[in-house]
Amino acid sequence: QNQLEKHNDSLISSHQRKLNFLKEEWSHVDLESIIQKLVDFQIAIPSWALGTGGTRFGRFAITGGEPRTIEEKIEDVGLLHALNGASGAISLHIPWDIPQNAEALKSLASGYGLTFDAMNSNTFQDQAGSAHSYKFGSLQNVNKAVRKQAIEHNIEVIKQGVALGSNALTVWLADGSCFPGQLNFRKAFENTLESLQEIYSALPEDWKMFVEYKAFEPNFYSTTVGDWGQSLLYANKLGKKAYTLVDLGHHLPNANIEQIVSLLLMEGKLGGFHFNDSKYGDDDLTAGSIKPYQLFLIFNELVEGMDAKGMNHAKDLGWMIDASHNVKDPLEDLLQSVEAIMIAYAQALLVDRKALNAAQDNNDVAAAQEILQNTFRSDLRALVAEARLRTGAALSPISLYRDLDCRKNLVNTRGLNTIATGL
Ligand code: AOS
Ligand code: ZN
Ligand code: ZN
Repeated sequence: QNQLEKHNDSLISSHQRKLNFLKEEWSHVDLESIIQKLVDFQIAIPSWALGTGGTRFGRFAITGGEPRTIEEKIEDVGLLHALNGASGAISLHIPWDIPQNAEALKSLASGYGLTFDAMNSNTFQDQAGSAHSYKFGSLQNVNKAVRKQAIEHNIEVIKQGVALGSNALTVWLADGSCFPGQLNFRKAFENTLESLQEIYSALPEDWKMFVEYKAFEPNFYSTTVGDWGQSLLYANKLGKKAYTLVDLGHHLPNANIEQIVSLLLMEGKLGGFHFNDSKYGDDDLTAGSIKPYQLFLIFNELVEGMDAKGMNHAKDLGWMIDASHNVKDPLEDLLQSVEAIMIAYAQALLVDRKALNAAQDNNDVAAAQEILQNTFRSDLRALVAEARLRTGAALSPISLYRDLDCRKNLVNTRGLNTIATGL
């Protein structure tokens, strides 16, 4: 706390200068309400992103000090949240995480100001000791006993989530096929739907189910929840507690994700996000690191669509990161992702909606582009920093993380050769 205050003191005058400039530039806008929205906005950290990631070609665990237990993962997210004031939740992945004492975990988390976001089930790997293999799919499997095992796992994840105070289940299925002819698409869909229905019926009243789609990988010919249309089909058939989850890396190249977002919102079926960025496929790179304009355009649709429906930006959708990488300190990378998401959100909040609507109604294409790019090209980092300051967090989270030698301290307490569970 002491060091955080010293850090903020050292940066405050330069911060004030930048903020005052923004206040002048945007004097026609209610910046106070925008800062408050930024303060309220929280992005969940995935438990599997806290360790160094890898690829199928290898894993270089050079960072050290990785969290070895669920408690240490909560500590890491607590550290992020103390630094940026915007990472107030953790998303668990079962059985990579094994929550044994829910009450103790809840109180540990709440000590850091954290809640438990969506629970993630895992039927894409075989677990030691399980009776059936998911080699040919889980909820879609031609063998009912395999489907039953996967359904029971999901119901178990819901139960664990209830004990932790979570209120959503994310189902991502690796199910699909690798070669033409391998699968009867219709039967695979019907089996998956029937299985999801059983899981759905185990959801508590106030819970949501997020059906995540993905175009390919690990199956390379077909995926049974392959795109937003298929996810929406399932969600519509399941009922009002089921929604589509958009992972930014799960589309075929050049998909117009912002349009997908707009239409899902229109249908009341957008559940939430897995934020990341990608150049080629499901690259799981730092949010905003490759296509920041796309991230802004997505937030532009979100703000427009949520406001049109009177939705609460902070509460009505699930905001989660799903990233993993093998060349950065995972905690620094997550700070960068959160920052990029907050900047895109701030830019979207500042779009002159009235002027944009007028430009659209007049088919004034150039004006519409000017309006969007005016905020995209404005440096709004001081607004996001001001929101951080107001939550009691750091003006420059990464600098403070480095100044405090956080990684070295983690290595000292946890050791150099620790491996976090996960991918
Ligand atoms: C997989 O590609 C998906 O993004 C899922 O969300 C998955 O559960 C997560 O990435 C952890 O592997
Ligand atoms: Zn994902
Ligand atoms: Zn993914």
